[in-house]
Amino acid sequence: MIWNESKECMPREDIIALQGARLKKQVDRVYHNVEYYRKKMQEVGLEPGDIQSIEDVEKLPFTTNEDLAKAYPLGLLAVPRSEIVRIHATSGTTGKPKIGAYTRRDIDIWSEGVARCLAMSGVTRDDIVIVSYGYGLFTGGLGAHYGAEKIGAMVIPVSTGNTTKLINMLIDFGATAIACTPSYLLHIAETLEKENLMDKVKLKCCICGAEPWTEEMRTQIEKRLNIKAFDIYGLTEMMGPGVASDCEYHAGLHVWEDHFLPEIIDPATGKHVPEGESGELVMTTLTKEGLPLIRYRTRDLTSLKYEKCECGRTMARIQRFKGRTDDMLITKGVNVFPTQVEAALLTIDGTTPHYMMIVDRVDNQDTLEVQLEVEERFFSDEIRGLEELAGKVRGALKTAIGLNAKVKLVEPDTLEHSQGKSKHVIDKRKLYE
Ligand code: DLL
Repeated sequence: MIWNESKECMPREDIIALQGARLKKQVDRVYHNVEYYRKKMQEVGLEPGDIQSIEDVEKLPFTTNEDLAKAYPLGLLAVPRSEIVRIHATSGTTGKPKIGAYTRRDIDIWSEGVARCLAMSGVTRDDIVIVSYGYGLFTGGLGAHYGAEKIGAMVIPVSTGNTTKLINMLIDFGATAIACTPSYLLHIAETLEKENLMDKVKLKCCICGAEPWTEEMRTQIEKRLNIKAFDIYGLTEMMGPGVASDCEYHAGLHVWEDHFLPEIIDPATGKHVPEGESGELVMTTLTKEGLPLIRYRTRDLTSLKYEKCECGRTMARIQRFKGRTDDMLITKGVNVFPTQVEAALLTIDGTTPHYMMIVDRVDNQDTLEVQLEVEERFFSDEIRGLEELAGKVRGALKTAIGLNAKVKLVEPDTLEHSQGKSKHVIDKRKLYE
């Protein structure tokens, strides 16, 4: 089903013209309403009139994660604070959360984006949709919720954290669609199998995202639950879920190009790569009012395809993600930067900056182990307290990243100390291909 045919199947020249007009307007708005952007543009001698079409986008400076941290919390607002009706947030590289700030219209456009994605997965007003992304500061829960309501489906806002309750709701209400992370859905499938409840499930599709997943995971989900599995992409900075998703041909994620202008750059040079080649995804919000972002460097590595899809949609498609340019990892659906872990560890007396985070997936559940070198004295006969120290480390990690990690304290010089850029993550899940 196509939710908004006139937009989703627009001829490419119309998309380009619309994007050009919206880019021009957006650049003019941020120049006049956001001192931060005005200064950045002035530094490179740019005026709003220099941007006339999407060809001119390369003239504009990038916006980075660091820019967001400097402007934290609301330094990049392009409207008066009183126009903002909602805030969301996610972890950032520098310890400052990244903020999504929405006007009423931004929420409407966001819901439309998610509604298009859900419709692409076959969801209609007759469906019963369980939303099992986290509700709260994370965009997944409320984002999926508003999109499903826009379609007119019946939403069950289960959120995360209670699989038994979820399974009861799933069965009692005969839910036909579920929105949650792919790893959580596999865990749900496993629980249903163990409890012999699979034949009571009426699901026909899932809308999974918020973390990278492989084709093998899609196949497993489809087979075990006998449903169709769809991929949905998004990030807090752009709005949340619903920036792009895949159709029944699974040939890339259709980006809502009437609202976002995607580019692929070489992360080292900042220049566009030839069409079809991989690089860092950069996006400009074309219609966002509250916190518009110009040429935001997402740090996600991928490529774009512009050919019309077999489904009839004409908007660019994000191809398989190849990784990130930074060391952010997503475990149990939570974005974690090693810098956050490091800062938490170093607040504890007796620790050292030598640590390693080991992420794995056992029975479709993410596991996180933090190995940490601590001072020699904890291993001598006189000083005990290794257990106590481990407890403190676990507590500090829980506070900093909200996750329970297994902690292994080791003697100095046990872990590999790299000579160059230190490596703090071993990800055994191999989610990027
Ligand atoms: O994860 C928004 C979202 C919620 C998307 C629910 C889909 C479903 P953030 O927490 O800001 O936002 O994390 C954004 O997660 O830059 C990617 O690295 C990664 N990511 C999100 N969706 C996908 C996906 C939400 N489908 C970061 N495939 C992004 C691969 C994904 N990576």
